[in-house]
Amino acid sequence: MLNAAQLLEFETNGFLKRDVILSNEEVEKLRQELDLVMEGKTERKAVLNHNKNEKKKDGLYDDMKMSVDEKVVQIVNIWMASDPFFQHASHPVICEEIAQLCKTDTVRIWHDQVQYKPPVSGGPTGWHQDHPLWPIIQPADLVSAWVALDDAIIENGCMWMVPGSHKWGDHQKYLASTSDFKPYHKQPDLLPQEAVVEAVPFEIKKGQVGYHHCLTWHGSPHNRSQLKRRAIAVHYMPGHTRYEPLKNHVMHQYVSVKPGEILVGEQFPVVYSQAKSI
Ligand SMILES: O=C(O)CCC(=O)C(=O)O
Repeated sequence: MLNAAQLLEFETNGFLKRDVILSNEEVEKLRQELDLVMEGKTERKAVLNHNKNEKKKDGLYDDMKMSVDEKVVQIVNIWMASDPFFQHASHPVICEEIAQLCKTDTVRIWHDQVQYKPPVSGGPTGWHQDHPLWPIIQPADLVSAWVALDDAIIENGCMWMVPGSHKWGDHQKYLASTSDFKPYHKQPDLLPQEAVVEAVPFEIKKGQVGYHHCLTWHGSPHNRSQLKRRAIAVHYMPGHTRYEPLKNHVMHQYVSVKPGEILVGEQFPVVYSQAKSI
């Protein structure tokens, strides 16, 4: 449960670091499951399981260009392939805190996402905002829970965040990166006058959770260290999120409601409701 100071910190910055919520054993179990899914050894499959460097036909990170020898393994909806990952996505502490951050009484999974940056060859995830890359849902008030399966530190490509940027609107198409991975805006005059574009590292310990708003500018650089960088992000929807298709998205195939309706369905399970945590 988040206290008033933590809620204010999230409201101010658009991200918040919380506790270590997974034990070493729980992390180990998820790592083993991740290996099975990556190797295609599970009966049920995830929605995507690829090197996001290779071909970006999924519309998730269209803007990002990497050289072919760099690799970021991206798995979308690993919860569909692995029960332990579904249990993780249903974690009662995370789901309750997400409900607080989203100011909702119902929380659904929008989708999840593993990003694994292997040692030395791990590629970058360019500067972006999540919601503009999810062009089938409204409004832009989703919150993600990012849990590290290895210590995520500057050396192995932890995420970086721009404080306050969730309040500046949709600037996705103007986001760019310097060669040393500093974010900049291609047309800064479009930003609010008070905006300060300054990124801070978001280091997360193994088993710890960090939250970020779906409009917060974020990205993660290369992993040139000898360390793995594995993490699971679950992107959660508050109960009022509607299906509003503008462009395609990899989750489109699972939508069974009509435009304008609340995005409910088997593939968007409720993981928290105020009456009862599930
Ligand atoms: O894991 C990363 O480095 C990036 C993840 C991300 O962009 C997200 O969770 O929204």
